[in-house]
Amino acid sequence: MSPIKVITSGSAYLDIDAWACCIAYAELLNLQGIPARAVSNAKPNASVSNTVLGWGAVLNDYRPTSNDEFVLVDVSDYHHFDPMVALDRVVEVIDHHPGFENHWAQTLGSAADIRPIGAAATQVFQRWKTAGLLPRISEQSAALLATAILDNTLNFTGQMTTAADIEAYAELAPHGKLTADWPEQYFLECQAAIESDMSAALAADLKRMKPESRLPEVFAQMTVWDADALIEKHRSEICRWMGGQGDDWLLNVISISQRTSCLLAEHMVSQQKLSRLLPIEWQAGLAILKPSILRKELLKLGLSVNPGG
Ligand SMILES: [Mn+2]
Repeated sequence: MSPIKVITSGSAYLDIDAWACCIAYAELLNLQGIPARAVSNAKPNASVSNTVLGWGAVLNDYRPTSNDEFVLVDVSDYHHFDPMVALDRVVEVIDHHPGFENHWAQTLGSAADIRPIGAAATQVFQRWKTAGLLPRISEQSAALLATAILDNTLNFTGQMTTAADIEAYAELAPHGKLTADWPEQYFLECQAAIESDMSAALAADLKRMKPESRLPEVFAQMTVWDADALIEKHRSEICRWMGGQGDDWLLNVISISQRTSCLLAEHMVSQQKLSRLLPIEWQAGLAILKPSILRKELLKLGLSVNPGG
């Protein structure tokens, strides 16, 4: 019996990029006659909005066996893999986060596709395209991949956005029957969900950073339409909840309509870590960056700092 490919992602949560990649890549492999399942033990975060959930795409209810192979999407740091993954049976990695490129190039050779691009969904789109199967992609998968590109590129304003992301969205949007006002509608919906349960939203996109990252230990991120309004309304609740996770914390609220990142950090030690990586002006615990910046971009800056410097 040929092994089943289990398409999965990180352990902490699934953002829409991870969610879309699992579902759309499993669909492609199955269409190519390669048995595959989209499986995760993690829950989707606020980026998988109610409208997106309403499209009806779901992960497969599947328990991997000792024979199955694993394909990781939107993650390459093996410390953060879904707990069901057996590292010695990882056969493919598709990701756009920096830090583990060399490890996987040595382990998997060309089966590791890790590169700087706006969304892993664009990498999965390219596989559909290369296979010549794009005309047969389901409406759901096309809409999921397209929305993942919107989210991860911050509506194409993020610094990691490439021409390939823009092309992928332009091709996928009609297949997914997405209208021109979908980006605004999507980000407004994400913000409403975040504001309805702030602590859940903070928990759902929180990472604990290692010392070598040179970033605050507890790093939460959220993408919304209007960050100023959110911070003004919810600041004390945010500080209370983040303070409960540790003293050294940072929240990055990415504001799509303002094209900024609002960084919130209460403690001097956290503020100073950021100030060592980029020119930044803190005012009462708040700093505005334009254009906006993603956690993985800050991670790249932190990792590239000369350890002796
Ligand atoms: Mn991603």
